[in-house]
Amino acid sequence: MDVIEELKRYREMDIPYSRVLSSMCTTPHEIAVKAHELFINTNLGDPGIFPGTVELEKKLIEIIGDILHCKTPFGYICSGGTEANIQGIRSARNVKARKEPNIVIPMTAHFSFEKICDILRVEVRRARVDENYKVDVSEVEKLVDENTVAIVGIAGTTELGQIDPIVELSKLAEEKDIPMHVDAAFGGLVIPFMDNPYPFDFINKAVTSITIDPHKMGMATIPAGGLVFREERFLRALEVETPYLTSKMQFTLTGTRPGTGVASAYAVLKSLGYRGMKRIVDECLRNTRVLLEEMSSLGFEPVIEPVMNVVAFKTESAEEIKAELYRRRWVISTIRNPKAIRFVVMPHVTEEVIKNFIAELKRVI
Ligand code: 0PR
Repeated sequence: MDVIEELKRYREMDIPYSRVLSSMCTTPHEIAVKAHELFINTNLGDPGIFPGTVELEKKLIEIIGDILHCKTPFGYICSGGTEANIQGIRSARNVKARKEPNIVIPMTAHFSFEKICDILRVEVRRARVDENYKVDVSEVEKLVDENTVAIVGIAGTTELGQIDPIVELSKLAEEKDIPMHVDAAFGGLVIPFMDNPYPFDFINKAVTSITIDPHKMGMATIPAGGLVFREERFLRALEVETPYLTSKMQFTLTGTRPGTGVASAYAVLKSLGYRGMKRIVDECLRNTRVLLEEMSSLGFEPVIEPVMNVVAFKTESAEEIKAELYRRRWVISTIRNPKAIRFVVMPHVTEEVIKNFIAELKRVI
């Protein structure tokens, strides 16, 4: 058999996005696919060979900096939110230089922080959240001490899409002179395009770094994560020497890294602009309301009023519902506390997808 035919057979085993209501990724925008193809053999790990791609990455970081209220951003496009979080914390740890470093994160933080604590050997202190699943700032204050190298806030939590009180966290971080990292892997390309956006970004004085992923709501091709620093010294704190490359120093975690994420993210943001992005975000938020109404009419109650295009509904049978739907080739996810079924209303989750899904759900429950 032709190898391409063989590959197609494997691809057919995958579940199409039109049946996936759990993912933070989506079908890339068509302009992203074109850009990706154009940059297919680029490697930012050896920048001297790809000066054009390097320049494009700088431009993209400027665009992202602009979205995040930072005039002189320093950063790079990486493999995803996990790498951006690792590098954000690694930088803060190196800048603060404490013998026994700790970081304070919300209990709702993404599991990438488990990896961080293992890899970076920093103690991770988890602060409780309030009844709305926002971190309790007084809890954070209690956990902070002279060895705290970073306070973390989340703008768009993985499970509920909630936004921590970044404004208050930043005030605390400023008062205590502690770097602050905002994990906006998901929300970073949602919140800026909402009506009355919550000020989650560099507008807050103490925020030193932000994770913001084009391969989530940025509709770029995978992999495309983003890490942005306010100050150059935080990026410099990650540098190692690269003796035999076309560059002398490297601040990235991976060596070889694709320029495809840079090109595809740039293509989307540049061609859609603020208005185009807003249109897509508005549509996702509108479809979240559609899902909310459909679910309410089936008797489901949301864990919190959705803040963005992530929503979870309380049910003791969450695991059973998820498993039965999966048997029918529909993918949703669950959260454990409280027991709930969870949805991410990405651009591919159209009103039609929701209608089809609700019809299937009715058969399941
Ligand atoms: N920070 C937050 C707030 C996240 O939600 C995620 C991923 C990360 C960091 C890590 O990002 P990377 O996965 O890019 O390293 N959140 C989703 C999750 O783990 C990612 C995801 C994507 C899940 C696609 C499922 C899926 O089909 O749940």
